[in-house]
Order: sequence, then structure tokens, then C-alpha cells
Amino acid sequence: MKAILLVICASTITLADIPDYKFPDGFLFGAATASYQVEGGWNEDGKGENIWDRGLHDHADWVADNSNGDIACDSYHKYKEDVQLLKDLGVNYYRFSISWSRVLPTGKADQVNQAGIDYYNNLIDELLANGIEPYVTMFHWDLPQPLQDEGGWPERKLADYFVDYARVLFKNFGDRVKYWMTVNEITQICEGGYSGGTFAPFITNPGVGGYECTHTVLLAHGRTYRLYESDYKAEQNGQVGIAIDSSWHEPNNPDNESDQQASEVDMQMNYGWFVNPIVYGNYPDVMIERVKANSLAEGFPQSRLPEFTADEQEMMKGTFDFLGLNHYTSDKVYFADEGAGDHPSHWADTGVIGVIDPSWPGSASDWLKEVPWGINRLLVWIKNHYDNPPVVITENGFSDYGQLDDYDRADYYKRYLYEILKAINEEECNVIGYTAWSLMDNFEWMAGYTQRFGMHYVDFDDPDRPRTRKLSSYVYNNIITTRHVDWDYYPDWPPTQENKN
Ligand code: GBH
Repeated sequence: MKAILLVICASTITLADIPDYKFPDGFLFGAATASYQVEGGWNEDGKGENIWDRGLHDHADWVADNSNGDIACDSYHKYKEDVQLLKDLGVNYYRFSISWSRVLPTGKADQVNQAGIDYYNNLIDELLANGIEPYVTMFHWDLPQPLQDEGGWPERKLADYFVDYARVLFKNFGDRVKYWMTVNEITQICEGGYSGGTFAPFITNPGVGGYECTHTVLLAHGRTYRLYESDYKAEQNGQVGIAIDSSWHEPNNPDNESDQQASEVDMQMNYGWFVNPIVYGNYPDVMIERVKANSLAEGFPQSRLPEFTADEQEMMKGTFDFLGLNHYTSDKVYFADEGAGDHPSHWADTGVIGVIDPSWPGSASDWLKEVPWGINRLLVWIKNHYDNPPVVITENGFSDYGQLDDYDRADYYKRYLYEILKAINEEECNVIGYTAWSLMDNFEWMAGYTQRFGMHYVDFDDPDRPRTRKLSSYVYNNIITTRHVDWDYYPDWPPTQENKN
């Protein structure tokens, strides 16, 4: 069954008779980056230290190529060039993130760094002057170190600090920024940072840290949404969302009822965990039940999952104007006989094992296999569970080793975008935008510069960090300008002077 599906998928792209769907009017295209991954200027002009600065200065050898984001793409100095790349790409918006410690060096709102405000004002103005909307993530993982020294996200007072920070952003930039995302990928912030210890601040506290962190981040998100609603929305008239990441969890055997349930549980425990509170006000029932049952069995007097009060549930409910979805890949899931993972842990609470189909084409990243139909099923799942909310794909992309003729990335974009077109046209999914990760090669966290996601090549050995267009940038531009997927379109390669754009 799966083999047949794959054959159909692989062959569809050469069939002339598959529907040639168009992106609807108003559908927006963008490209994304994040502050720590591109800016550099880590200690320039009054920027404070954040947890990635600290973590990687202390543990250089934890990153694949012993690198860090001290200079990265040097976008702190080269933002005007970045805007020209975006312009040539033809995107409607640029999704970038603001470095909290560049704006508030201590993390707290009593000391605002004017040079940091100036940098983002310049970037925003340069974008608007070139007809590109700023699409801003307030927090893409780079927590000010002084707030980590107070305990970091598991401490509830972090929500207060975040709301204060958000107010500074609305005040300074809200006249021109109309699209906000509070945070990027709560899973990575919290499970990576405070449970598994795989991301800064590298704290290992499985089954507890990730839940406490998530609770604070969700409250910070909800309160920021409410702040905008009460104090800024009437005047600034923008939108506030959030970027949540999710793989698609396909039942290992689609006909097996237990595997179907495993898929549902996995989706609820890894996506509903964040989205259910934002849409409906509370964690999913299945999550509340599973974490409580495990906690009691482990000897905890109560559930390790924190509770929202009735007032908090009321506050949280409906705190989104759009749901941002970061999606890259899929897996196949089934229930683990003996449970999964050590206790306590979020994985053991979920109780599901995920495997990768060996037939799925790979990338430069072990975790990233190309499974285009996965995004279609995920979008349908979201439509069915949350009453067809407006969804913006806030990240989607493919890694290789940096070649300029990146046909695999170009094909990945074509296939995923076509599955999104099908979700819109055949399933009536309310998808309103698409963001390619990434505008350019950048600091890929623990993989350093060894895995490249860019539509532009960046030479990290050259102090000037020159950018060069890759083939995929032309293909993405073709999709944006023609508003459909042209399976036959590839630019002449290498590019000639005329078609260089
Ligand atoms: C996104 O996360 C991030 O938002 C973005 O900053 C990043 O550059 C982009 O993806 C590409 O990775 O190495 O086996 O431990 C996507 C979710 C979660 C995928 C962490 C990679 C690490 C797997 N990511 N995961 S592993």
C-alpha cells in the first residue's frame, strides 16, 4: 500500500494530467531566518549575552564543526544586501526574529538598548522601502542569559518579562510591523532546552523541565496576545500568531486501529500540547490523562503536567489570529509495548515509537526525510481538529551541503508546495501563506555550518560572508510569480548574465 502511494507520488510530477492548481489571490510567500542564526554582532553596540552565546562559548566542542553564531552571516552589518536578495526572490514578506538581548541587554524592560532598536528600525524600513512586509518572531530561542540566571522558562516570572519585552516591541515597531509571532517552536525551547538538554541552556530534567517551561511560554504567548488586543490592535491593526513545529505522524500500518490511535496520541502530545491551549484553553484531555497516570505510577503525588486555572483557560482560549506551522518531515508511529523511553519523560508519557521509512529520500540532516504527502495529511488533521483555522506555513525546507545547483531543494519545494495546493483546493484547508526556510545558509544550531538550508549560498570562510544565488532561488521565484508549480521549470544553469535577474 505504502509502496504504491510512493510510486504514485514519484510519478505524478511527470504526468501532464494532474490538476494545475493555482495559489489563491491573497496567498502570501515569504522566506525566513532567525536572529542567532544570521545576525552575528553578538556583543556589538550594547547587545547583552544570551543563552546561545554563553552555551557555545563554554562548550565549543558540542557543535559539529566547533562553530557558533558570533558572526554567522553578519546580517547585523549586511541587512541591506539581505533585503536585495529578498527582493530578487520576489517574496511578499521576510520572516526574521528579534534578538531579545539586542533590544533589552539584561532581558528586562528598564534598560532599552537604543542601538538595538535602531538596527531593527533600519531593517524594517529597508524592507518596506522595497515592498516587503516584515513578519516578526519575537523569540527564536535566544533567551537573555540574565533571565536564565533567574531560572529561565520553567520560572513563571519569565512570562512577566516576556510580556514587558513584547510591549517594547509593539511600542517601537508596531506602527510598521503588522504580523507578529510570539515564539518559535515551543518543543525545541522547552524539551530541547530544559528536558533533553540538547539545546541551550542545555538543562537535563526530563518529564518535568519541558512541561514547566511550556506552561510559562504558553502563558507568555496568551498574555502577549491579550496585551496587543487591549492596547495596540485598534491603532496598529496587526495580527498576532505563533510558530509551532510538527512532523506528520503516519500510522505505521494505516489499516491497524492501534497504530491509528498511536498517530492521534502522538499528534496530541506533540502538537495539541501547544495548540489545544491556544485554541480551546487547555491541554488535550489525552495528555492530561496520560501524564497524570504515569506521574502517579512513578510515585509523584500529583501530575507532572502543570494546570491552567479556570481564569487562565479563559484567557488562553482563542489567542491566535493565525497558526504558524513549521514542518519539514514525517515518521511512522505505533505504540511501544513496554512504554517508550525512561521514566519520567515526555516520550514515556507519549508511549509512541516513531520510525522512518527507509524508502524516503534523505537530506544532509538525519532527521529530515522528504515526505511531501505528510504536509497534506498534517494540514487536514489541523483543519479537522481546530475548526479549519488560518494556517501560515512559517517554515519548510531541505538541507544539503551547500551546492549551488541544489536540484534536490528545488524539487522538495515543488513537491511540498504542490501538496499544499492540493490541501487548499481538494480539502479546503485554510492555508494563507508559505515561508521557505531559509533565505540563506546560516548557523544550523548543533550542526553548525555543516548542514545548509539556504536558497543562497554563504561563504563562511570569507570575512565578508558573500552570498550567492542557488538554483532553488530561481525555482521559488518562478512559483511565486506564476502562482503555481511548474514541474518543468528549471533555470539555465549555471546562470547567464541576462537571466541572473
Ligand atoms: C527549525 O526547527 C528551526 O526553527 C530553525 O531554526 C532551524 O534552522 C530549522 O528548523 C532547520 O533545522 O539533530 O537529530 O537532534 C525544526 C525542528 C528540531 C529539527 C530539532 C531538528 C534536531 C534533531 N528541528 N531537530 S537532531
